[in-house]
Amino acid sequence: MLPPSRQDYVSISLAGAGAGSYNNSKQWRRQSCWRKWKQLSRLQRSLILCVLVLLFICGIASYPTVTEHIRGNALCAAHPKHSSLSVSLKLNTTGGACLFLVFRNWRGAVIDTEQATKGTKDMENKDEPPANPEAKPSEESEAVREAFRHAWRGYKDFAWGHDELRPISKSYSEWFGLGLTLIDALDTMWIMGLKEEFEEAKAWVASELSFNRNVDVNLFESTIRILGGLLSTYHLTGDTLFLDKAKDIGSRLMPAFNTPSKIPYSDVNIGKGTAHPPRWTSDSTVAEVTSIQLEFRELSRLTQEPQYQASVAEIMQQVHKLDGKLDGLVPMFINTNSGQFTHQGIYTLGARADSYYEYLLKQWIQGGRKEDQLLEDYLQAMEGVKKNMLQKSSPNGLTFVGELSHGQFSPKMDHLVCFLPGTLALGAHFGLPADHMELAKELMETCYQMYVQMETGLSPEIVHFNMHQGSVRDIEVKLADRHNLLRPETVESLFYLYRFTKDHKYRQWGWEVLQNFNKYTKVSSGGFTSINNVRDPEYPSPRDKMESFFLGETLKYLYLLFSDEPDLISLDHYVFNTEAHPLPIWPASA
Ligand code: DMJ
Repeated sequence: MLPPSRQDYVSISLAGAGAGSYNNSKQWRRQSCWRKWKQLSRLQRSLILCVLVLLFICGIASYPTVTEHIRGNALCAAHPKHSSLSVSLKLNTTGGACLFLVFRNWRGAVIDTEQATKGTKDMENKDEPPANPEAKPSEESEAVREAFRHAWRGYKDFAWGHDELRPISKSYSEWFGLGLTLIDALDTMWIMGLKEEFEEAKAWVASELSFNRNVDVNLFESTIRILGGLLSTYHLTGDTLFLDKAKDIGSRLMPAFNTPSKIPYSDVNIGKGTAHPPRWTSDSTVAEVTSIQLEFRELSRLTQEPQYQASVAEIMQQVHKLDGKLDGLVPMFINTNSGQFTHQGIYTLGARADSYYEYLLKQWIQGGRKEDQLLEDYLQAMEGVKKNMLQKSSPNGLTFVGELSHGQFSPKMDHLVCFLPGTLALGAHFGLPADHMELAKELMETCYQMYVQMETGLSPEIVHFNMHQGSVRDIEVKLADRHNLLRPETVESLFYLYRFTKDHKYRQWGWEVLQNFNKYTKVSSGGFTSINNVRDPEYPSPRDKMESFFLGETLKYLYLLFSDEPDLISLDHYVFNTEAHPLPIWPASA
């Protein structure tokens, strides 16, 4: 069993009542009670005390709102379904006796209810049916767990402690040399209840993972995968090992912000403490510098060290004010010297801009929906999408998000854009305009069609939509775009759409995607592989690489899509970073 964290204790003071002035009758009553009490035998007194303590515990355990009043601001409760409850008596710092109720939660459904705002708690009570403690994992959830185990077996056998599995050659590839897949997968294992796998991964983190390495890492990728993965695992488990590691990598990434403009460089050497842009430019990617905020903000909140949050807030402030946007849409590059957008006039919701939009909304949610500027930028951008980027395909009228280049519309859509239905639905859940949900549903259908219209039932990396009347098919794929990297965006959005609508078709679609991953990308000796050609079911042409996000994101979202546990990572308590690592929504007082 994991050691309880600071937040695992619910302390209820039973002694040490404050001094007060007593009047005579009160004093008399108290003395007579005391005399009666003294007349009881030792056994009688023990029995009465036991019954009182038991009644007290039952009351507390069955009325979580009561515990919240008692515990004030500094404690946590767990979802009863996955929790164990133990009781202990300890002395508090002022010498009074304290009864401690220790909630331990293996699957981490809702460890820290204090992280939720009051408003969202109310919403949750209203919307979500109580968990059914008898519910068995569905066949679909089991199938996802099995897929995860298969992926993990390959990683364990051939790539343990390395960044990515190469399942065909039974070897591995390094990117940063930091066990990327293992770290990305930690919280997925916890959520899926894969104890054994989690424990062996944790042992590796404890004994092998060192960030004191002379290695260049990409700021964005290491933030979303490593820092995000460690922070969320800390929150789910309460184990400070992960927080300590998160602090270590977070502080080692900070040199990236030492630029003339304060817009960070793309790369940092975490051993030497030096940072630099890519060799060929002094630009950074807009999506990269604006999609590290959830993680650094959370790191500041946990450590009470403001520099992390200040550095990423500075970026948002600057981007907010920059010229070169089109109706809230941003270009793809920003210069680290001047702080200005470069390569202006090109707009996409795909690669290099995608998660800018996602993080506007998610920071607003994370911070308790108080940061109006983030919301304004998000709403303006979504209007910009509607005005400039949306079109319908022919012959079937699929709504899609294209790209703009100097006023010229291109009907090109990356699979990456399929994060958008989920993000729009999340915003609508938190009270943003209802037409966001309608658009989310339309785009969800399109992303699904990007799968079903391919011969393998798996989406390519990029599609082009036909817009001229009389087209035979809606979707075209260029030769160079036929690969599938096991990306998560469509199943991510299916998860959100199912959570908010409970429309079973989204599960059905996710089930089909899982079946096709199993059919065309599963490698018998362990692991899954990216493929080169989604249009050739006879020979999809394996690429020999399993991306870390397949375990960190794709399988996690599929599992959550099929899970019948409404509180398993409640969207009223957690916000997912762009690598699917859930971080707590801050309490109202933060
Ligand atoms: C992941 O690393 C993240 O989801 C990122 O935002 C986009 N690219 C991959 C998954 O496709």
